[in-house]
Amino acid sequence: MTSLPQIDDTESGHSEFLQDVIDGLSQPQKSIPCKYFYDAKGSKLFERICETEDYYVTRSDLEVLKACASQVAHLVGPGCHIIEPGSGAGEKIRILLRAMTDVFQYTPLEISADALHASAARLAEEFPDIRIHPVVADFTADQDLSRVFENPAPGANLVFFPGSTISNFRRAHAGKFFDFATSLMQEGGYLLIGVDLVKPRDKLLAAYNDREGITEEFNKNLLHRINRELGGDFHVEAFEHEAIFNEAMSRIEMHLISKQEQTVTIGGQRFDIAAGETLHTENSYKYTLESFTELAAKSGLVSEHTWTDTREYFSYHLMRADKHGA
Ligand code: AVI
Repeated sequence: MTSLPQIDDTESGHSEFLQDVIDGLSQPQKSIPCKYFYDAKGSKLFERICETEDYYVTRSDLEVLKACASQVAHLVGPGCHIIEPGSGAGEKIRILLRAMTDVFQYTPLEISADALHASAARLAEEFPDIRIHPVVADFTADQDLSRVFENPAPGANLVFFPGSTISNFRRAHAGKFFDFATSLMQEGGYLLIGVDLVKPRDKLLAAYNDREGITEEFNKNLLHRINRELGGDFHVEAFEHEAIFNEAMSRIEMHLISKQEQTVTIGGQRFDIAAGETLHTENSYKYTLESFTELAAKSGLVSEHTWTDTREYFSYHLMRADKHGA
């Protein structure tokens, strides 16, 4: 039986990182893909962002998830197989598993084998009646799903994608994710997805410019990581963190602005950075209920049920494949 690809502390992961950085810095608007935020230090910093008062996203997400979990259990029915791409520390799934009394199997897919096995062991202890089936996988890469479906479930498949990770995907990438989710859902399955919503600008800006400066540290860690792992020579302290709301694109953009002219060498290539020039490091799209529904419909997914908190800061959508076709 072939397994999903095992990734990624290897040479091929390293050279992909180098190539992505070189490609990004070669564009007129220099950029670095946001997936590289999450080395061990970056993942810790992200956890600390989630605990800040300014970053409303995590609290709103948990509020809606706790409120909708038992209804989700009722709608999806018994004997289901929950599959979570990018499960990370596996905290939010506990809310769902507590509400769903008759789950057949939980399959977390996670690129970091250490995080995956640690969280699977904790869940197996807390939920001894549920089959926990961890699979090391990069869900953004090409997939062989055979290991996910080794044990056919009596009920429906439920793909769980909390945390508004979809916010960090451009439209084309979101479409690819929906296609991947649809292949995991199989016939009659569901997608439960968390989506952050448009809200007053000051709230959005505060969340990505937190007063404790942790988002700034998270953003700059990307340059430290390039210096450390790729032998780059960014003068990190000569950059400033900036997060702006691009209203036309309905997205928060994170940038690093160079305070001075500098030349950076990475992998034998030189890049000139002017004073005031920015490196674009992340997009975080903010949806309305309508704009998200429209986006998912392009991939043939329809909302069966939607939940929000009272302030309408965050939403969960239980989606199914449109029987009438996209
Ligand atoms: C992971 N993702 C949903 C976060 C977001 O809000 O876009 C990443 C993040 N970037 C800065 N703060 C949090």
